[in-house]
Amino acid sequence: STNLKDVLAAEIPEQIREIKEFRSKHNNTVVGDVTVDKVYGGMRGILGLATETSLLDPEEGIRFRGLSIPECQKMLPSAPGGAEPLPEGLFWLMVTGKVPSEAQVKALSKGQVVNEKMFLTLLYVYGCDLTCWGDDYWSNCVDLTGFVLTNTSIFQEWANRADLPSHVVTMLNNFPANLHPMAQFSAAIIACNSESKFAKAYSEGVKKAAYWEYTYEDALDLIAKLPTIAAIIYRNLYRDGTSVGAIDPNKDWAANFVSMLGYEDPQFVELMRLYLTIHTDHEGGNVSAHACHLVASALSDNYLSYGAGMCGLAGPLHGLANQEVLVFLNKVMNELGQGYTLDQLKEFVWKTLKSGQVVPGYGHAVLRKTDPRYTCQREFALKHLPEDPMFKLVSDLYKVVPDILLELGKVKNPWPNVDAHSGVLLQYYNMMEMNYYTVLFGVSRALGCMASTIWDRALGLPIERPKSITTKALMKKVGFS
Ligand code: AMX
Repeated sequence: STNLKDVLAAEIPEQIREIKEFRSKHNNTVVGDVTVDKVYGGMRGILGLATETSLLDPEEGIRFRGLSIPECQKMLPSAPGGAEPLPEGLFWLMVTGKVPSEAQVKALSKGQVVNEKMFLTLLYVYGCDLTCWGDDYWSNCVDLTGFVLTNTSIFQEWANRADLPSHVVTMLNNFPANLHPMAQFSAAIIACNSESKFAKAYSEGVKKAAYWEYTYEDALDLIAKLPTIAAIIYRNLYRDGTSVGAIDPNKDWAANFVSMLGYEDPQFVELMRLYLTIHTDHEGGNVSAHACHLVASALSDNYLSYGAGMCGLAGPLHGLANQEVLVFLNKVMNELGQGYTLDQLKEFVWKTLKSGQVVPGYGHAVLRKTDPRYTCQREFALKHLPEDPMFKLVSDLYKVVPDILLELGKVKNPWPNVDAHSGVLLQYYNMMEMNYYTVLFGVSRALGCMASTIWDRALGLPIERPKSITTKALMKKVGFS
């Protein structure tokens, strides 16, 4: 089937059965320990969450349902004429655990017929001739009757769920220009709660076994609406409030987003397909994913929980780091100019550290090697912008920063993370507004968080409530006096 919801519905019972059997045998098996250091150390290394969509290996980096980034680049469908994976394909993979076909990905971007009887009735009403369509029956149906279908809400997927409620548009248009784009983004997402199908169904007493179905609908609605929200913020702040235009159901999610932002360059569309794919998910414990999961565990709907996740992404140690990196790179360029030497770079990095600041774009809570999300952006740059001076600076920093951070002694991972590279690529395609970069990250992260939230509901996970302790009680517990 090309209907994601049907494919998912078929997966859920087997997954529930498997976990039930596993837990019946191993519920009391010990899988980790908690030291005093971990209690004070941001719970680093405590195994305490089941997240199905991706797994982070400290040495190798992220794997989405078992596939590394290079494998995703090879195996996930790309757009016609393009080379980078479509984010829709990764969403399908994260939700179902299976690599989608091109038809499945297309159906997710564009929509598909979900009610065959209604569809055939419409064809009849609109006088379409079925006989001439041959083997490619369904895709021709979709093309020829696109107008009918999009205007009767038979299409169910991303291109047709993107409209915002008018109160959200009004709210966005009334925000002052000095409100950070991430604050605008989080607030607008939360305000879409008025549209939640889950909240409505819950208030009407829906059974627990059906929670996931409404959560699924909210997840797809939210993913579809994010580019519209993000583009309105961009246009209001940086393009005099010009209109974002209409969604084109023949374009994929990233291509529509880019054109709503007001860009045309097909290479920039390719970059955004890659960007929106690699920022989706980084297992469950990072601040944005965990905040979303935590809030969703109270049965708050997807808009409330994802809004919470975005408030976390807005922090400088998490998603805001890509903005911080650009500020840092510009400082280097302003102070040293393009003719810097590596020794001058080293000196600049030491000066940053000695003034008590971190080197943005370097380090990670879990990773212990160069982030493969950095590497694939570097490969993109080598292919498309090898002579760009800012790319050269990023490459030169890669030569000097790790050794300096190692010399500092305390940094557990001296290697670059995803944020060390993305800003330079965006600037190359003339997206200069670095305050905005985290919003792009936020559009992408929804794919991972929403796939996980659907599974949280399907598996009926409980409200999250880890135990905390006072220092006095902890001292007593370990016999410290
Ligand atoms: N520059 C300078 N010092 C750093 C550093 C860096 N890039 N990375 C870590 N350190 C320091 C920490 O501040 C800490 O110092 P302290 O003991 O004096 O407080 C010490 O090294 C040990 O930290 P750690 O265990 O290696 O890292 P962590 O798990 O506590 O934090 C992270 C991880 C990402 C917050 C940290 O590496 C950092 O601040 N990096 C710079 C900001 C950044 O790039 N964030 C983006 C991360 C990816 C993302 O979420 N988007």
